[in-house]
Amino acid sequence: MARIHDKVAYATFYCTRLAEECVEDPYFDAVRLLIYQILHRPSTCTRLGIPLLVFVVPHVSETRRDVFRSEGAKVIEIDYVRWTNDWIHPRHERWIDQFCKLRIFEQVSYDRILYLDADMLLIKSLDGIWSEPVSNQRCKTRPSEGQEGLTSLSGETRLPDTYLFVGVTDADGGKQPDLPKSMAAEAINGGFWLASPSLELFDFYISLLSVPESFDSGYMEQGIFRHAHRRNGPMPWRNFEPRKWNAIWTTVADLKHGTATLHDKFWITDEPWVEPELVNLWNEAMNEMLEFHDHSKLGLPCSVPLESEFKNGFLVEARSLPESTSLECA
Ligand SMILES: [Mn+2]
Repeated sequence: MARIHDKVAYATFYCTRLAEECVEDPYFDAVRLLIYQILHRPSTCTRLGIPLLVFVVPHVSETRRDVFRSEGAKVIEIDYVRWTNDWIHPRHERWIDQFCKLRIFEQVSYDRILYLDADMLLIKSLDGIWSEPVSNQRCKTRPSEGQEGLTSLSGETRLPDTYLFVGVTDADGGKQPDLPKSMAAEAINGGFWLASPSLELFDFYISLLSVPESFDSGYMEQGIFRHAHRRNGPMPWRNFEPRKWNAIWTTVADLKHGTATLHDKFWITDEPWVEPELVNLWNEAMNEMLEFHDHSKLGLPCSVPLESEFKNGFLVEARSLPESTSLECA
């Protein structure tokens, strides 16, 4: 059953380290597009008035934060997660700040947060995800004594009594990567997950940084999730129905399947796996977003929602508000 009184939020994370402020950054554009898709775009935006949090690290400029704010997001600065352990090696240099994402678990004023990477094309609204049974069932942490595979590593902190962590695998999608099936089914993707913030869980994740080789450090926070929420561990993860809410390694087949969000860097068009039809959809959305914001600067009203959405009784209030009063479509 859906809980209607809890405080929920969509969230993303922005951390690009730019050589100069004027440098163009596809991730910055992608965050803007995500804001547009979640808060404004009639075909995909929230009808429940759910906020979108954009978490930024200290080096993100005030100018860029202002852009996110002016387009409707709530910007929250989170601190770096520093480590001195020499066994931790991010696989790519641009992943160096990825542990900061774990700080989303410190946001305990929210009951549940749906985290999405910025490289996400929305096909429909995500509001239905909050009432999925799996999104509403806190799990009991399993006792870690006397059971195979559950022994704690020394240095790990105490686990919370209950937790909520629901995700998708790194292989959901029309074009699965070349991974052994057993492995693929267990590989949490760090780019799309719904969880309950918890300081105990955050402390636990961070404690793993002090336990040499406890997780695959090349994958940063994703490696931590995979270890902390392994199926035979004390806090196994649960997954959304494959390709219902999200697909990675995405293809036109996922679009036809009705998947709500397609996860890929659609601005990298020279990779063999990127399908032009999806790139076109991404570019279309991007152009629509730019147009929407130009119009809103001129004080024009929100773009007009689809007829069916009026019939459902949504958006009527937002429609009548001038753009300067409310940037949100719900
Ligand atoms: Mn991603």
